[in-house]
Amino acid sequence: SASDALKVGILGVPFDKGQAKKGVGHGPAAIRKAGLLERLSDIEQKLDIKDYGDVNYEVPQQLKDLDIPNIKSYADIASCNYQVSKKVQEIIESGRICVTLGGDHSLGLGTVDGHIKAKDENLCVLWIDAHPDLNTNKTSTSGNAHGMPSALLAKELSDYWPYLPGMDWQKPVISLRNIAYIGLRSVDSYERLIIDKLGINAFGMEDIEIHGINTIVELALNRIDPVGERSIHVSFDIDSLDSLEAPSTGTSVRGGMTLREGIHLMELIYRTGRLAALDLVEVNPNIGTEQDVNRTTDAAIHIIMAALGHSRRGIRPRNVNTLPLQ
Ligand code: B3U
Ligand code: MN
Ligand code: MN
Repeated sequence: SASDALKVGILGVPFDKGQAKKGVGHGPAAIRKAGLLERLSDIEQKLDIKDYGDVNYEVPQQLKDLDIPNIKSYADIASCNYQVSKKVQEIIESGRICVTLGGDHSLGLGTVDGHIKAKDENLCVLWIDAHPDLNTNKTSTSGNAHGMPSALLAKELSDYWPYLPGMDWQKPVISLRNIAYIGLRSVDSYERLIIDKLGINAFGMEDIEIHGINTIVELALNRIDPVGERSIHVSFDIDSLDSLEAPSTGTSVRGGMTLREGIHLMELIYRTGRLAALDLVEVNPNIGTEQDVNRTTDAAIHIIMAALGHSRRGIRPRNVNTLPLQ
C-alpha cells in the first residue's frame, strides 16, 4: 500500500562556483537524464517521490562586490547555500528523505545546515569522499569552497574563520565528533593536523583495505551514533569512488572505493532506517568521453538506489498466481 512507501524528495543544485571547472553544474541534469526517476520507480522498496526541481538563487545587493580572502565566488557560495538550506529543511520537515543532486561539494554546507535545522541538531554526518573538505580560507591552497564545507560546519573550527557576512543564517553548527569520513586518500597537511589534533573519525582507504567496508561503516556509525537514535546525513562525493568507477569528476584520485563498496555502504545505511538526507555531488558530465559520463552517472544512480532500499538479491514476483511457474 502507499503507506509502506518511503517518502523521498529530489532536489537539484546546479552549482559550480565552489571549484574552477565548468560542467559540474550540469550534474543534476545528467543524473536525471540517465534515468534516475525511472530506475527508482522499479526497486522493491516502494517510493513516494516528489521532485522539487532545481534550486536557484540571486546574490543580494549587499553581498555583491564582497570579497573574502581566499574564498573564490564567496557571495555566490553564501547566497546559493542559503536557498539550499531552506529547501532541504522544508523537504525533511515534510517527512521526506532529501536526496540532493550536485553540483560541487560546497553545497554540503547548505544541506547539512538545513538538516540540522529540521532535526534540531540531533543528527550525524557520514562524509564519503577522497578529500575531507576541511580547509579554512587560511589553510586552503586553492581558494575553492568545495574543499571547505566541513570546516565551515564544524563547531570546533568556528574561531578559525573571519566574520562571514551573509552567512548569519548558518547556525547552529555541528560538532566534528558527530562527523565520520570514509574513503580518504587525498588529505592536505592542515587537514591532517586538524584530524589528528581533534581526534576526528577519519577512515581512509587503508582502513577499508585492512578491515573491509562492512566493519568500517559499523565503526563509523558506532562513533557518531552510539545509541542508534540519530538522524543520518550522508554527503557522498562521487570522487570517493575510484577513477575507473567514476571518471567524470573534477578531482579524481586513483585507488578509491569500488562501486561494490559504495553500494554496500549505502545498503547498510538504508537498513538503519534513519537516513534523512543524501547528497550526491561532484558529477561533472563535461569531463571524459560519453562512456565515462555514462559510467559515472550510472554509479551515482546505483548509490542512490542502494540508499533508498534497492537490494541486489532480486525480488519475488508480486503476484505468483499469474505466473507460468506454479
Ligand atoms: N583539498 C584540496 C583539493 C580538493 C578538495 N576537494 C576537492 N578537491 N574535490 C582543496 O582544494 O581544498
Ligand atoms: Mn568533497
Ligand atoms: Mn572529493
